[in-house]
Amino acid sequence: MPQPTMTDRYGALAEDLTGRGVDLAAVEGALRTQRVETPSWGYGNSGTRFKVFPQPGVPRDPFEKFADAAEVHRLTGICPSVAIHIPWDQVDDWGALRDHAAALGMAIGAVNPNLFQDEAYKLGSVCHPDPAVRRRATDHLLACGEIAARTGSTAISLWLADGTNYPGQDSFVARWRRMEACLAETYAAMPDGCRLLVEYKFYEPAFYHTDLADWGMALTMCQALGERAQVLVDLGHHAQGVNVEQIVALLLDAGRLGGFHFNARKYGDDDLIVGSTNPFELFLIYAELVAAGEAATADVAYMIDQTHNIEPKLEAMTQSVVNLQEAYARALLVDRDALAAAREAGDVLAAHRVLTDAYQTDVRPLCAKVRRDLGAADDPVAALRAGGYAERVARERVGGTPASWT
Ligand code: PSV
Ligand code: MN
Repeated sequence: MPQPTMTDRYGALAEDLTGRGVDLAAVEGALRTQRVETPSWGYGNSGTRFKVFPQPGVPRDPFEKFADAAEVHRLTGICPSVAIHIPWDQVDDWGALRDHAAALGMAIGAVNPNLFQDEAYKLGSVCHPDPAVRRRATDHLLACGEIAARTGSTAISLWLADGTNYPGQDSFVARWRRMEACLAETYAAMPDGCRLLVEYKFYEPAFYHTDLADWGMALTMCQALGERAQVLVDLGHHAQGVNVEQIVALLLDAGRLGGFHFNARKYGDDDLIVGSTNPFELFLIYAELVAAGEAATADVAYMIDQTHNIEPKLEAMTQSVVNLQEAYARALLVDRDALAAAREAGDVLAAHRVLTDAYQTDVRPLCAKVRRDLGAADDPVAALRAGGYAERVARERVGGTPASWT
């Protein structure tokens, strides 16, 4: 028996969804406007603190990273921007990088300062007890604001490695006030239209306390800074069992959800492919985004923060984007009227089943159709493999130093 094609499967799904009262045109329209930003550092070599396994064809500079990101965008249709990390992506001529990106149909996304790889930062950066170190850290943040202005970026995406390793090492409150002063200076100097995205993480590299350990601390800091400071939720930065979708819902309600760093977390901040270990959680996060509505989510930055250590990098990035497309598609299928009615009636399991009905829908033919409409690939990972891009760049990128976070 011949297998049904993806187009046949789309036809059957479209009929089923329309029968269930789904406005298919609206769902497809929303999926076409979905955006995901990929990280420049996800294209370079990476590893654990034990070993970096280099891969062939890895970009040697930010220009080649943008070329790889453009391939992911070509295949998926929804990734036209790349987050940069400074100084990893420092270039002499920002105009040249901006033009190169534009020629590829791409743009420069969030500017990520690096306040964790300098000898001076052993005791912290903006929380450091020495004012000279805080000055150095703040100057770097100000320089990142200038890069944002020159590249047309609209976000500075800040993560701090600041914390202490031993009780008594420093004062929580003194460190907090130092951070607030440095970030207030950064905030005041941000270019017009730029936002400060404040990322939290509950541990690592410090292990006794972390200065921005959770969403409550990040939100408190953002409220002290001003409206253009918003919280960034990295899915990997929570303890086991934390209800991330609840955090997302409450930050949206407070008007302070700045963006995401998508990845999956099984143990530490491990940067697994988003949706690979807990696709249901990813769906629930998107369900909260859909529930909050377009106005509440208009400025949310959807960014991947992953570095793939043992799997082929471009395939992993492409698969991640596909997982995000499928999570969003399922969330768009939640029957919101039925959910409201079940909640109103106090029908616990009926409400739950509204979610699981949407989650269990096989949305792959729908996403394939939307990608076709966007001029992208039906099956992006298969198309990447068939197209030979990875083999070509492996042949071409000979000599030079492959990008690496070490
Ligand atoms: C820290 O673990 C983090 O999530 C921050 O976003 C960094 O900028 C990024 O990873 C890359 O190391
Ligand atoms: Mn992150």
